[in-house]
Amino acid sequence: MDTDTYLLNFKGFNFERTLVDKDLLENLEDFEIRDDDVFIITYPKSGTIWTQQILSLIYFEEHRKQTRMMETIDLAPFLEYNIRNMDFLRRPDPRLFSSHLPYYLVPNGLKNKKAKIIYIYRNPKDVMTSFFHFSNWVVVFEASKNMESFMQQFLDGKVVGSLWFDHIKGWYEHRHKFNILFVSYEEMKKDLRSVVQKFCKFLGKELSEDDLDTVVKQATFKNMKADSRANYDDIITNEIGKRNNYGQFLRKGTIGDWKNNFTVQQSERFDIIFQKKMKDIPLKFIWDINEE
Ligand code: PPS
Repeated sequence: MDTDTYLLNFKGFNFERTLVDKDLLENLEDFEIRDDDVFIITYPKSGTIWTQQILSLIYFEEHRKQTRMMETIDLAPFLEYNIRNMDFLRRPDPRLFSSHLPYYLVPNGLKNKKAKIIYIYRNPKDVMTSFFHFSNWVVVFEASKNMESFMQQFLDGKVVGSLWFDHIKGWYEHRHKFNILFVSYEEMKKDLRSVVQKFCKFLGKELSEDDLDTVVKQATFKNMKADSRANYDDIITNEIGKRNNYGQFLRKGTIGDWKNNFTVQQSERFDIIFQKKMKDIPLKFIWDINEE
């Protein structure tokens, strides 16, 4: 099968073909936004399901106390992907959403600073590593023979989410139109408590110290892996489908796994492209767990 079998290109952006509904995409720009809506926006493999868990824990007491067993995909569903049938209009406020959309395809109502957006970004060598393993695991993504061929695909933007550079640059350069907070996966990894506090401040939510501790505890990699509400095991089995039993949504959850997957030459090639494309973007990137 070729790339087009897996990807649906809509207005220049690649979607996963089987999980998306073209009619819904056609109508996205008119989707009505409410003031209280909160969007988690990411390029794939940058920390989406982690942030779904964190916001679900911040917003829903039943989730924090584990008295309601709703999955995070239902608490912060994807706007553009039909993974679960969500009746968005009937959901009570505040509504949480997740999305991989580029800035130019989001509902018009989000512009002019209506609602809130948390944009999570991750160093793209780790994004690419995570994406490579994920694509080889799930049936709805195109598998690659090796890292070299995946790297070519990734750098050509022939993947779900299109070109990583376009996604982050588009969002960053148009940030003034949106009420948006940029946070990196690596900041979350290094100091989750501070990031949860930063989220709460941005969202206007107040948590007690005990609740803050609970959020941080339940959002660790180890605890999320064991939490059926947050580990996506059910979604893989019932909605997405896997090729083998070797993968996991929560695969490694580290900073710097690219070093185990890139050759020196691939890394240097990537660095040259990164420096050229990102020279005007002052966002901080962390490539190594020991970096300050
Ligand atoms: S997706 O498919 O786009 O929704 O994937 P996404 O959730 O954006 O990214 C998956 C990667 O996030 C890691 N992850 C975590 N890392 C650290 N701590 C926690 N709690 C956590 N939850 C998810 C997950 O392991 C994937 O990264 P890799 O490098 O593949 O392990």
